[in-house]
Amino acid sequence: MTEQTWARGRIALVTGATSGFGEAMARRLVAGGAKVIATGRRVDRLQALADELRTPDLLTRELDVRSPDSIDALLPGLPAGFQAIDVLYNNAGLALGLGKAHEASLDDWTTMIDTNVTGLVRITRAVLPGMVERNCGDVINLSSVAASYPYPGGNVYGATKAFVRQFSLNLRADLLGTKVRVTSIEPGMADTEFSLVRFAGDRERADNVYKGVHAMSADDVALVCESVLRLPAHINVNTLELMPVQQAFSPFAVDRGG
Ligand code: NDP
Ligand code: 8X3
Repeated sequence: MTEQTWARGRIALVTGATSGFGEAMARRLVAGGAKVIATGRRVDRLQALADELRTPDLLTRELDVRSPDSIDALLPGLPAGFQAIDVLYNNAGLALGLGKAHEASLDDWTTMIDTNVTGLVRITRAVLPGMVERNCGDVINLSSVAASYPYPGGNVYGATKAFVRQFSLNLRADLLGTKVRVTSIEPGMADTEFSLVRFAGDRERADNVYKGVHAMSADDVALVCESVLRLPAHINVNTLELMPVQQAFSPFAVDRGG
């Protein structure tokens, strides 16, 4: 397979394609020959991507994964050549705040749950029957290292990503006997708009997260996802955790205050 053809014949739905991992993956899929439905709320970003790539293989659609109506309207509104989705890149998501649980905003918590959990589940439920019917497909779910490693202020964000990980594994349990693959991708620190969103647009605070660190880029993560998709059809990567070399684990915190 050449670089231009690895994804030829595939139809991919990418959520959160206006930035970060989703945009990088949409670019890789188009470059690999797939037809791509790039979605997100910021339609100006989607238009900019379409204007830049200028290919009939890229279709853009406004999609808010927190809105059931938005999700319900998506699939029936697709043109014939884009309906048989066989790659679902379930990536739209966010962290909001880094406050302690007893001080955090309940609105932020529900927004994260609505987006990272309920939105992902709704999209999956909409797309999966077609994959099973056609007996082919890849679901790539964006979880996080935060699914497995708790950290202060990670409270609901980490819990949503633990859901994504476990949901992915449970999907595989249900899909045994089909050729539909499911992978939970679990990245650590990657320099995208993630921290800018987490810190409500505070650019300095967001930049400080990545200061002095060779963090992963959005395209690094997309490269790993492309590698998963390119594996022979009989291999399912259940979970895949990745970090920059300059990130690792800490000992347990201990309160020695008596
Ligand atoms: P970005 O903030 O750069 O991108 C997030 C994307 O999600 C945007 O395209 C945004 O689009 C979309 N999105 C957010 N809310 C909604 C919504 N309600 N409906 C539709 N789309 C939405 O962050 P990343 O690329 O870094 O994050 C992508 C995923 O990877 C997230 O799930 C994140 O939790 C996860 N992740 C990120 C890591 C990191 O360090 N960067 C590490 C591990 C996991 P728009 O606003 O236009 O709707
Ligand atoms: C994003 C990575 O460590 O900021 O999921 O939670 S982390």
